[in-house]
Amino acid sequence: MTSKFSALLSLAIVASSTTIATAGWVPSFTLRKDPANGLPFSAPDAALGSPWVSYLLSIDTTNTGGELMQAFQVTITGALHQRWIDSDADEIFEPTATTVNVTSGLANGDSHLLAQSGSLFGSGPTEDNPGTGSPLTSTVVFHYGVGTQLSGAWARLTATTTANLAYIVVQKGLLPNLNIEILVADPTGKLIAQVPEPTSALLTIFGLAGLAAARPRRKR
Ligand SMILES: [Ca+2]
Ligand SMILES: [Ca+2]
Repeated sequence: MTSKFSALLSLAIVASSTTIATAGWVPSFTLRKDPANGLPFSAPDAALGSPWVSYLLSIDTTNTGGELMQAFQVTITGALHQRWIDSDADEIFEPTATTVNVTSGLANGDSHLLAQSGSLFGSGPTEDNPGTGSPLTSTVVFHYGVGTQLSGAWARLTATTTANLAYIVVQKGLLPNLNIEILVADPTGKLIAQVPEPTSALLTIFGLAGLAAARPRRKR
């Protein structure tokens, strides 16, 4: 790991209590799969039905000043559908906390972070999967369950103005129940965006996604 990326990650990992301006970046949720409305999940999770749906969490600064982003910290807590895989047949399931496979990674029934290929993780990625709570039946290669958290901090190899951060599989209407924290650093390592939870900024995000009206926020 280069010192530059180490510095980026360090800055991205350390949560700042300083108020960070959020102008110039727009996190958003995009509905990807909704089996009840003609958008079924892809294999091997095609049997995952309603009320499960999935969303892509991304950030785009293209139309708001074009600030460059290079390092991210994403922490999501709440009920997330998971599929772990025993890819090496040793009867131990491997977590699936991140993927760069755009095709399957944005269509299946597994929640995970979305890091650019070659990204360097300074923390995580981590997730949990108790093996319970999913309507799907686990097999010798697939371990289904509903976990409670997904998190990681990473630096991309190249700076960008558009970045996918996570693909999350949740029960319809329950997206606002998740606690989501996002930190973004620019190529100099400067923290340029922060979404603590709960904040008015996060409510704005859900408002943009048209979700605020779908279900009241959980009382905290
Ligand atoms: Ca294994
Ligand atoms: Ca996963």
